[in-house]
Amino acid sequence: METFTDLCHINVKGGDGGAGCMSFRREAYVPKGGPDGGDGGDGGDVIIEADPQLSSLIDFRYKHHFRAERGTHGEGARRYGRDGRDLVLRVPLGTVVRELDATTQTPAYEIADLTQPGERVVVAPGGVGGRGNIHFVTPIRRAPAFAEKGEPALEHWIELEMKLMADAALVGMPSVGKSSIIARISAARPKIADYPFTTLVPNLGVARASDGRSFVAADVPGLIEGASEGRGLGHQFLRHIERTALILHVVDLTGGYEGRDAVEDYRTINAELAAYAEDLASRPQIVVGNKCDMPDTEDQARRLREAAEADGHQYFSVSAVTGKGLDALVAMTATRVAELRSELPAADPRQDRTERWERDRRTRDREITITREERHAWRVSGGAIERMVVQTDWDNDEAVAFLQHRFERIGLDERLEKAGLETGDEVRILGFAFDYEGAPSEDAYGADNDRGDSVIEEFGEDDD
Ligand SMILES: Nc1nc2c(ncn2[C@@H]2O[C@H](COP(=O)(O)OP(=O)(O)OP(=O)(O)O)[C@@H](O)[C@H]2O)c(=O)[nH]1
Ligand SMILES: [Mg+2]
Repeated sequence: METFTDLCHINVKGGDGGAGCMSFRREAYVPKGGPDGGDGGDGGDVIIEADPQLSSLIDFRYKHHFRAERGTHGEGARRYGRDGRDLVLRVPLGTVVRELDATTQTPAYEIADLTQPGERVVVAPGGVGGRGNIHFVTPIRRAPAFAEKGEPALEHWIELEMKLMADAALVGMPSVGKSSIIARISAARPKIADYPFTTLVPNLGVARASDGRSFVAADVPGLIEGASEGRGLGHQFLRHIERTALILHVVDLTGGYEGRDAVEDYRTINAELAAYAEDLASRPQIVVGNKCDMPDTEDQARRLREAAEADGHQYFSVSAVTGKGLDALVAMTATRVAELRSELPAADPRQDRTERWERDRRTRDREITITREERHAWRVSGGAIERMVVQTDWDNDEAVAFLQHRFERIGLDERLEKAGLETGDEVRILGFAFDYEGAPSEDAYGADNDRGDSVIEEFGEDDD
């Protein structure tokens, strides 16, 4: 039997960017031609996509690490590296994606709630390829002897939670037998008892018809009159029913201890659904008269069938105790679910949730935090600035001087001065340390080529 997995934690990492190339043209009789090192390719992204064909997160149960392909390195003769391929992970509709806090492994914030077929979000962008030395040519620096390294992609943990997105929801008054039915038609083992509100949270189960077609059913805590205004426990679950295409409306044919009337119960629940949301009342429904094993229920069953059919709904008499009528109910539900699924809009990969999240991420990325770690040692952190550092080839003086120049362009020195650094203090970025050389002075690197380096894309200036 199929188990139901609805929450998992996975580790995702985009592909690293390929390194830019440092190379010079070679031609006969030319001792040293111009620079011709191409850029590294960008790493692939890890993307999460909502797929209406899936009904569980079972694919993520045993495999937890997902990596996109890296970009290849740039080469001489202006050859660019190839971009890495994206890795697309498919999840069921109704999956919420959250960032997990790196230390506590608890949800930090929501990245996306994927409810539309084909909706997607990039959860781990690939690293950008490093630029080749052709980009660092300026009128005064004709032969830049350095290139950028590729950007390492970040790795992080995310949570995937499949919210109740059952194909069919079992709805009805307390104790009518909703949990008993789900237990009988699936592997779910909910608590069953003869007092109202036994079910406190929805139970999900995968039901399978004899021909193999399956659907996800959920039983929802019992609804009572006034539920739409918050009475009973069912109110908060009406929200979940809203996400469900088909309602299996369960009615107790015995009328319970109070000797209620089946048709009245049926109307009460429909009124509550309508009061909660207009649209819920017109949602496709199959009406289920349960406990037909009990004596003297035929009359109630006949009246309920008439009421249901008058409303345009199909009707089934069943017994969760003997199993009578359940095969027919499951087969019809599978058919209706398949019809409703096929009416869903086709997957549209343009439904992209990445933009908003990506914008937020970039804003965070550009923030620079300066904290004092010791009396004369300070840490500078921030996504973008840390990347500048790791993309630098530290064995190459020219590359290091270029980094210095970039720091000045983003106003790091002013920031450090404001934070209270004194000349000679240590500045730490990731595993690297520099000496703070005091208040901003002449631009040691860029002073003589101020406007010449327009090919250099600057931090904070590349509008997006
Ligand atoms: N005779 C008979 N009793 C049933 C049948 N289905 C359920 N019951 C009994 O009805 C009582 C309530 O069943 P549940 O399945 O817990 O009902 P529920 O609708 O999930 O109730 P809540 O979770 O409280 O809303 C239990 O005592 C069941 O044994 C049936 O088909 N025939
Ligand atoms: Mg129940």
